[in-house]
Amino acid sequence: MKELLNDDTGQLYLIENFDSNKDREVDNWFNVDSLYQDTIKLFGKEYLQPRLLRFEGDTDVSYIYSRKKYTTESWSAVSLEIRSQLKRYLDVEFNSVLINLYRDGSDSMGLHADNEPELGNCPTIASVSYGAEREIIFKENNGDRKLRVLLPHGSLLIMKGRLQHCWKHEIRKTKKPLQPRVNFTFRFINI
Ligand SMILES: O=C(O)CCC(=O)C(=O)O
Repeated sequence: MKELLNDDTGQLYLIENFDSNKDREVDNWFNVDSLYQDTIKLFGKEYLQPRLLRFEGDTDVSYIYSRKKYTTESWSAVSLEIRSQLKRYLDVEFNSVLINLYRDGSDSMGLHADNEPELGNCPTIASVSYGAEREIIFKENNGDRKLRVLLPHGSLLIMKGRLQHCWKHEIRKTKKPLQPRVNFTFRFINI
């Protein structure tokens, strides 16, 4: 386990070989039709989000993310399997997962923090990645620090402590020709 940050602004750990099942075939996991391209409203105008997504979890869970309310789809087999692996590894309960599919290097996620009130104070968020390696960039809110972290296939990134309150993160577009990447971000949402 690599410790990338551990101070009063949060904790960040990377486990590069978290999922040893390297044969996971991203394409076979779900019917890609069950992932959709959502819209986002910026300055009163609607834009398509540059990635596909699916929000899964326990019934009754809903999540306001990027100012939109998501209700859960039922758990897919692969998400349940990863969640059990996380439970054994971290001993943390998660009741939902946001699945993001980045089709190629032109898909991205803008700078944000997972700091919605329903995540509570100092949430632990577990982010598992498969497929193309992408870089996640963290920027400190009240400081100049920047952390750049490569997320290889099968890796687990753990965000803890005050990280979501003191830092923001993003996945930038790249011109490199890239295969798809799927990211599973597990959260516990208070209902
Ligand atoms: O794709 C990633 O690794 C980041 C996902 C993320 O930031 C999120 O789901 O909030």
